[in-house]
Amino acid sequence: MSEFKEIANAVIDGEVEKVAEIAQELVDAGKKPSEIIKEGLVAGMDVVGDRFKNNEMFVPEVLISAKSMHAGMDIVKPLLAEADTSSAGTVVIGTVEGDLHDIGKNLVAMMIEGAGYEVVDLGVDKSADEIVEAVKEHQPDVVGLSALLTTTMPAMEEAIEALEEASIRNEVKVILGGAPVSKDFADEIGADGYAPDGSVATDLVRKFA
Ligand code: B1M
Repeated sequence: MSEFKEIANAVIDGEVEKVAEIAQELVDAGKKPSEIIKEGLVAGMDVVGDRFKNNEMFVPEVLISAKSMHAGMDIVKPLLAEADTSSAGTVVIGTVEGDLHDIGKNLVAMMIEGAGYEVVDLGVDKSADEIVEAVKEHQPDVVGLSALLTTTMPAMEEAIEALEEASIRNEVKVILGGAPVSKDFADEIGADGYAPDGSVATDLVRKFA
């Protein structure tokens, strides 16, 4: 078994304490924090994402896997700053106004964070004005917007328009995601990118940040 396979499997199986224990063992053995995240924690969550997509795992299991990943991140994250990964850029992420779904957004945020970016998570139900304020305050490279309801997709367009009205649209790349969102929709409303999942979102952040 590869040295990171055990922790990845523990994430997939949702073994919160075991993930924390193995993360600590890997840290004590001198493994790089970024490798523990990428090869272990995120690799595990990638499998969870695929299984969820294929109806082989369901929401409660996804949540417990995400909790396990957090338990590992709690051990490893403090070491990131002092180790091999300088923050590669900043990403502001949030679920748009009227929408309370945050499980997918949280997964995406964790994966981007796992790739070494600073993530400012605004939470859910964020208005266009709140998004504009966050961009002014944090000056991110990328803003990630999530929507899970067809009825809240227009709030994504409103956010982009508000960035334009505030004359800061050119200073930031906007990426979109969420089950009802598509690349065509993202193109139509003038976003810079669309990601169906956390790994594509991370690739887009790497491209833009
Ligand atoms: Co709601 N809900 N929900 N819900 N919910 C859906 C989305 C729905 C499809 C269920 C259904 O009817 N089949 C439906 C939407 C229909 C539609 O508009 N097309 C729906 C509805 C109707 C509602 C309510 C209106 C129900 C009601 O009250 N009558 C209500 C709305 C509340 C509100 O938001 N104002 C509601 C409420 C809720 C709960 C609160 C109970 C709960 C949310 C809990 C929470 O998030 N904290 C909930 C849940 C859990 C779901 C389902 C079952 C699961 C969503 C989820 O977490 N998936 C969902 C049905 C389903 O999807 N099977 C449903 C797991 C997650 C890992 O996947 O979020 O798709 P997902 O995220 C993926 C990708 O989409 C992508 O990457 C993630 C990881 O792969 N992604 C991004 C997401 N954001 C991204 C951002 C990016 C990039 C990628 O870049 C920035």
